[in-house]
Amino acid sequence: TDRYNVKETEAHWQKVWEERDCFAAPPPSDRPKYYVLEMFPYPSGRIHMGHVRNYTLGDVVARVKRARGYDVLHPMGWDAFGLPAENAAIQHGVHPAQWTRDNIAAMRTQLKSMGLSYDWTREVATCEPEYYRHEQKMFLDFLKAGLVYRKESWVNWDPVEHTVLANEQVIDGRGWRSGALVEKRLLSQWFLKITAFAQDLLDSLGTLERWPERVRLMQENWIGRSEGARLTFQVEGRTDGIEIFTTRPDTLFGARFVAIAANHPLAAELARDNPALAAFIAECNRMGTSEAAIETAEKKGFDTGLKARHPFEPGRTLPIHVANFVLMEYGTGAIFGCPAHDQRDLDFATKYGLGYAQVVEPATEREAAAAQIAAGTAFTGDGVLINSGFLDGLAVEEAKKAAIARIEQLGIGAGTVSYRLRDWGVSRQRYWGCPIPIVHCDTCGAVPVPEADLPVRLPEDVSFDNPGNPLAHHPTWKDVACPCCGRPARRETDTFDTFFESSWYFARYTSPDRADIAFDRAAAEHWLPVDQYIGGIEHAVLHLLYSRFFTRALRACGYLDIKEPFAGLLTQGMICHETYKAADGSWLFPSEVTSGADGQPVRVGSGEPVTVGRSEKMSKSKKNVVDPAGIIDNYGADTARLFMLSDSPPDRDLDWTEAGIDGAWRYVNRLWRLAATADLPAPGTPMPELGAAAAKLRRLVHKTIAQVGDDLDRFAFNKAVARVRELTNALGELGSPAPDSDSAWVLREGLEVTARLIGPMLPHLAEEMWSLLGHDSLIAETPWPEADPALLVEDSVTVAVQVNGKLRATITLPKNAEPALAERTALEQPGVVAALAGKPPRKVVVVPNRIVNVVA
Ligand code: ANZ
Ligand code: ZN
Repeated sequence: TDRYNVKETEAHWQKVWEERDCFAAPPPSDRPKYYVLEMFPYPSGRIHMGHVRNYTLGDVVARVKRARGYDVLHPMGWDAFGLPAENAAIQHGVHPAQWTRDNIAAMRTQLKSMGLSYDWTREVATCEPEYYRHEQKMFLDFLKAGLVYRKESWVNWDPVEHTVLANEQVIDGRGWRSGALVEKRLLSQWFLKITAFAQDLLDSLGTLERWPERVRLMQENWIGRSEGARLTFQVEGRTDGIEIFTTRPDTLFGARFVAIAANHPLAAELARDNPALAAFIAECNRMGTSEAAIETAEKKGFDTGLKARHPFEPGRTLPIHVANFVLMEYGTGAIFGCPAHDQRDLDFATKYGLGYAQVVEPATEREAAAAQIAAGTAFTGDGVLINSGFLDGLAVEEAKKAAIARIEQLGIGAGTVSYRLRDWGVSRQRYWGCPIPIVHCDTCGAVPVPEADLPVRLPEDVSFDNPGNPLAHHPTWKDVACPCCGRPARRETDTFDTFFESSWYFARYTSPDRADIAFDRAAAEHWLPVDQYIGGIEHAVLHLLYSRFFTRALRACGYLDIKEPFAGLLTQGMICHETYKAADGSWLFPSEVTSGADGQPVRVGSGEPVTVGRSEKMSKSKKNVVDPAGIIDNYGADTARLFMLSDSPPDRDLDWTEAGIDGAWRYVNRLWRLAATADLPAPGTPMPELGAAAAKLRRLVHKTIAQVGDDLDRFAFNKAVARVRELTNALGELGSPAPDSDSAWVLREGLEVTARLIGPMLPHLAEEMWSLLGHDSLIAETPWPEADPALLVEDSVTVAVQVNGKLRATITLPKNAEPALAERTALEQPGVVAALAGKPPRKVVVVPNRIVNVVA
């Protein structure tokens, strides 16, 4: 046996773990609980390196906590609804359900080959009626609780995919997947009232101490609380006014125009007999609704000819424009424009010759500020009000208060708090999602499906021949009797946004077998919150915010009594790889590149030269991907896991290199060989008298236990790996000591400790080493090793030696050495001998472990 048979060994231990049921979450006990969860994958068909990293990190945490005596819940499942399944149906004629289930089966096998310590009995797939029926019930409960409503709203419409896109899915005005120019459409949609919890979602961020600061900030900005005012401008010649929203009521005297959104009711009214305005509105509606799209688009307006009266300056009027940068969905859909102090307003006013007036002046560099505005850059800094009547001389914050007080006194408006956060539109015109449990009746309106009729199942017999939603095309599925009056009615054919499923799966795992209810309340309250959640930063806003909202909504409906679903969050960095280009400019896979005769990179086969680009996030489009299946096949799961943990802290990007994976592979083999070939005393042999060298090595063994434990608790996995490797080096330097020697005894202890310390990281090798070392038990069931505290104290100290207050030498002494030894050693130092010039010292004072003072 001089080679590690990684394939056989890994398969063997995976089988043993499964047979011994090592990773089942235990029922509640007096031990503390720990719930570790990785974001569940979309079943695309194959795992990628991002999965390998994510699940390795979670597995290390789960295994460490188990060894440390926690009851651990570590589940896995599938976020199984979504568009790719429908695309596969369209392109390859395979049914989305079939495609999804096949992919799940393939990926489950791949995940199992990684040796992940999941409780597979708790696996869930969100596309199964056993799962989604519960969210239909939740939706109906939310509806009863007033947390769901239906509204006509303007949406981003992808004309190629025939579906609504979220703002985040519109990039530069185009659909993120189709690349088609996005249109705006008015659709009747279901909304979840996430804004009902806006303030609470914001306030509670402060309690999430184990979340990255960056993610909390992103959520804070997304919720976007702002204090301001709403006030109504009178419109000349009309009885109704325009209500505007502003966060800068202090700048009211600088107002130069009023602008309303293209979809503002007033705009629609005026457009009825104004074709030019109607055309302008249509043009606005072709533009994306995302903030980014609006930010970058050229500011355009249409003068309605109407005039608004300035609320503080009777007699002054402002032109009313329809403007493409005012959103109907935010505030009141109308603003006053203050060009001097808002860039969009300044761009707009410049374009349409509306002028500006500076009303805020900074304390210093006043001229510079004025010149900056004149040159086209708004001044948004702090300062004191000028040109502003009763506000003159006030600082911005005071002026805001004074302006609001006046607005309230005049009875034209009030101070407000508002949020950028908008309610969550959950309707999607898609087949492969959870049906929305509603029936539309011409008489009764939108009627909830009675609970006894749940689940509303997706029909299997659908066709993807026509564009659009197969549910809407289905010949019979939508025809039902109205649950209210019994007359013929139609099912809702929209399905939920797939973020719906991922907003509560963490709770389902706590009692996945309950058919009657979404989850058992006691089980959910036992396991939740998730102690450690691990996943990609791309979910820092939506998924996490929706889950936090769901937990609150479920609480409001009596499902459970916790507020925050995830107590700890780790966002892992990306896996990067060099990019390669062929001579014709096309991208090449790393597997298509090799070293040529002169060591330069060339294309496999043709030998043509290859241009190497910098390391970037692995992506299919640039082909700089490495398939984990191949790596696991060649080197085994432990090597892949080790590499994922070794080089960078988990939240940083990681460069995938051939050299790195080779290094990990060599280390795995080296450790195995050490355990397989060492000639050691039998397990349990009492410790012999240790010589100095063996005692020193033993201290390193115990120091490593303490440090690796600390590192793992802090998720400093790369440091933990480095320390174990140091210990391996030290053990390796022993060579082959005689089995009855003190060194061999320490070597056994060191190898046993190593097996236990690598248990969470290299679980297969750990079991194999443990067994080679003569143990019948499993590392997976062995508690975390304890360091002997006596061996952790520093054993030597550095002591300064002074003669008449002058430093003459530094000496190394055993800790707490006898003062006599300190004195003797000090007086032997050449620097001290010279300073004394042959005379005996008058006095020697020893401060133990610190200093020796010699008085000449
Ligand atoms: C006048 C003003 C003067 C404004 C000034 C800003 C600076 P945040 O902070 O993002 O909430 N606004 C209000 N509703 C809008 C809408 N529906 N579409 C586009 N813009 C809108 O931004 C609030 C500010 O954005 C508001 O304050 C308003 O412009 C604009 F020196 O009012 B402000
Ligand atoms: Zn009816």
